[in-house]
Amino acid sequence: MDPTTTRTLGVCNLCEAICGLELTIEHRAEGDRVTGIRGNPSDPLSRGHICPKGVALADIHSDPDRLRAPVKKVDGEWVETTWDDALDLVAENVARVINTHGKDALGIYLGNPNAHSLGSATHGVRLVKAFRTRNRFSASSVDQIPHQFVASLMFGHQLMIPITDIDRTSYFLVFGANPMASNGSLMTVPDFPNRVRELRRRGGRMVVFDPRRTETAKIADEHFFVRPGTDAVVLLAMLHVLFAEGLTRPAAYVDNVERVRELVADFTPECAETLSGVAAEDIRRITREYAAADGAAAYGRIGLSTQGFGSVCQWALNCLNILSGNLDREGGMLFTEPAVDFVERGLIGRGHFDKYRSRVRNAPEYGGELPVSVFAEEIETPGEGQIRAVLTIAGNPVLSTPDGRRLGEAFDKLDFMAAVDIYLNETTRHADVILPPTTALERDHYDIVFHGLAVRNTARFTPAVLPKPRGARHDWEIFRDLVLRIQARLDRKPPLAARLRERLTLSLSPTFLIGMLLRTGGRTTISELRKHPEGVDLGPLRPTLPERLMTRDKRIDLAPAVLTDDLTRLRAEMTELDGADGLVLIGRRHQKDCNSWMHNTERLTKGRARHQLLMHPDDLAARGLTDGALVEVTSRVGSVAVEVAAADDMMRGVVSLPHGFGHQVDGTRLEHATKVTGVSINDLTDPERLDLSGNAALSGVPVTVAAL
Ligand SMILES: Nc1nc2c(c(=O)[nH]1)N[C@H]1C(S)=C(S)[C@@H](COP(=O)(O)OP(=O)(O)OC[C@H]3O[C@@H](n4cnc5c(=O)[nH]c(N)nc54)[C@H](O)[C@@H]3O)O[C@H]1N2
Ligand SMILES: Nc1nc2c(c(=O)[nH]1)N[C@H]1C(S)=C(S)[C@@H](COP(=O)(O)OP(=O)(O)OC[C@H]3O[C@@H](n4cnc5c(=O)[nH]c(N)nc54)[C@H](O)[C@@H]3O)O[C@H]1N2
Ligand code: SF4
Ligand SMILES: [Mo]
Repeated sequence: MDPTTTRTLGVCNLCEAICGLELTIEHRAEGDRVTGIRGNPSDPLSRGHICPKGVALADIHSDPDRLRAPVKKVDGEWVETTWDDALDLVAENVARVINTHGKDALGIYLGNPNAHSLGSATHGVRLVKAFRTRNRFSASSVDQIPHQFVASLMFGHQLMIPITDIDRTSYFLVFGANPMASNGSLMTVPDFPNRVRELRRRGGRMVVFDPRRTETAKIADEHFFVRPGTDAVVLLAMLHVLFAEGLTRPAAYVDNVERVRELVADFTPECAETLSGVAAEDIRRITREYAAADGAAAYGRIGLSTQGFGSVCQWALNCLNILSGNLDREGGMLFTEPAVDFVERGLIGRGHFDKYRSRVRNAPEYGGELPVSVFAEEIETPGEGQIRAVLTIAGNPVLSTPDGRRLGEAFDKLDFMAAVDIYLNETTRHADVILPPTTALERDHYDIVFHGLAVRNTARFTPAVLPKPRGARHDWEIFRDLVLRIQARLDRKPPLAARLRERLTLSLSPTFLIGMLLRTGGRTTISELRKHPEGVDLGPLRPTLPERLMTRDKRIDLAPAVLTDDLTRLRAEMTELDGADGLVLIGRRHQKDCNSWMHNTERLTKGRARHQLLMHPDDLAARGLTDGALVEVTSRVGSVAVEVAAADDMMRGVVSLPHGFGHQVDGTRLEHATKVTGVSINDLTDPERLDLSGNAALSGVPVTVAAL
């Protein structure tokens, strides 16, 4: 190896698979450059896995379009400025808005990459808490709130989410997830393709329910098309079959089993067939096979949680695992025991629902957050509590939340907006100031969140791979400075003692804090992890119940009334749906996409276009359309013009657009991204469509498609 080249271990933080990496770094006078990235075979969790995005991590670091210094808008033009100036500008304006209009006048939105940054976990959370605004939003309410809501009601903590024991299961039932593209979610499962191969080699089966024959469906033993938004009736029918055929064997710590039997009595497989398109006989057979398997896991993700009955679906899925005896069983669904146990240690609250409601629409909060679907109306509607200033942190809600176009327009009506982000994009272009932190390769990392959701207990600490450039700031330093500078300018400051305490805690680095958490956790230490940068193995998942339950009585209530009451709404809506024949829209992910933000790397965007509306050939023919035609897709909320592609992988009556497309930044920045064609699916999704939990129902949006 060239003496100016070194090898070092790193980590990918682009998705929940948290793959370990091996990087080749060239040291040159003008700075270090990553010249190669491979999977790290000695990582006990990811075992050498890497996907195309992992390789593209290097492109984020070298991207000339990425922001490296703060910028502010002066007379409509972006100009670079100093950190002191930018931070003061944000502090003055945010403090002014709070002083004049009250704490709720500040709206905060946290995007997905926060979950992938140690500094956000340790310091971002404190920033959000410091301002006590009720107008807190995040990507969670276009994603996994139903999982959290149901977990808090059944297991006593919002992050007690059962994880598939994929390495030992013999029956893997998948609803509304495509881990072959997404690499898994609320299930950290790097190397999914090989784990499925192993599952099938030991005689296990994978069965997928999805309105599209996805990459995952294609490698499954069986795939069933299910009409979007109707999974709840399929799952309730499966529960019906478990009871009807005497297949239930709940643990002794489960209450209200009989109540569930009564509730599902009229959800027969025949009724589910009419609504969902899945044959009654298939529902019966799959339920029997699942119940008979020696360790089975029923798992459902985004396609299941982002629909009108997302919470009912997640509840029914838990009931299925519990009643069949597969919760807390090897090869079934298990709870993790991470080295930093955020559940047991109370680092994150248990979760609460409907403690207060949004001002305009009266929508309930979950866990201290309002549904992001109410964000725009809270900015647009005058009155006490109106949002006047917004801070977005690592998020692009203009592309990622329902009716994003309207949200972008609302941002322009604000008194002030700031963004902590590394790019000028569809959201941050509405800001007055953008504060860009260092990127993943430049900061120390420990996956507090994802070790706790992983299919195996492991721990890994990764020191920064590249030096912090001179003058750059880590995200946690930005959060620290914002809290201190804003608080100093508030009319109603917290008491001096509290502020001093805050200053002290905020000055401790994330690495120091993680070291303390590891030490008090007792399973490993940071010095052990520094000696083993590939990660340490803490063993497979194990049965832990009922001790690990966070419910006060260490029992599981199988029928929490808040959830079961929603069956009334389900019955009413399903009656309406009966016989409906219009088109409905769903989303999709591609292996080379990363929500809305990795489109500025050529490596991930060259090759075949993947922005098209996918539609079954019969549906095309019925409208006199041909493959490749330009069509207008219209929903209640708006219209977009996009090319259509014939795809017999689609269920009839269902069309699909990828999410995270529709880039619209002009000017010199984001050169590549603006060349990526396509439209934003969220210019069609509807903020009025919500699950009980407040989560957006992004899936199954009624649309029409016509030639343009
Ligand atoms: N219709 C539809 N909509 C969806 C979905 C869907 O399936 N269908 N999926 C939903 C889901 S699951 C999610 S998680 C959301 C995602 O929604 P968001 O989190 O709002 O969007 P992202 O595209 O992840 O945007 C990430 C932002 O963070 C910035 N960024 C990247 N790295 C860093 C960093 O290290 N620090 C900082 N400060 N910024 C950084 C990027 O430039 C970008 O602006 O979208 C949701 N929206
Ligand atoms: N390559 C890539 N990987 C990613 C991301 C990315 O953008 N790109 N994003 C990351 C994020 S933030 C998340 S949250 C995860 C999400 O991880 P997954 O949940 O695996 O994400 P998707 O690939 O969107 O899979 C959702 C599936 O649900 C199906 N579906 C839609 N509506 C319904 C329905 O009503 N019923 C049923 N049964 N199925 C339905 C869709 O066809 C799709 O196949 O992925 C993560 N990983
Ligand atoms: S699967 Fe790909 S994007 Fe996800 S962590 Fe691994 S390398 Fe990164
Ligand atoms: Mo997500």
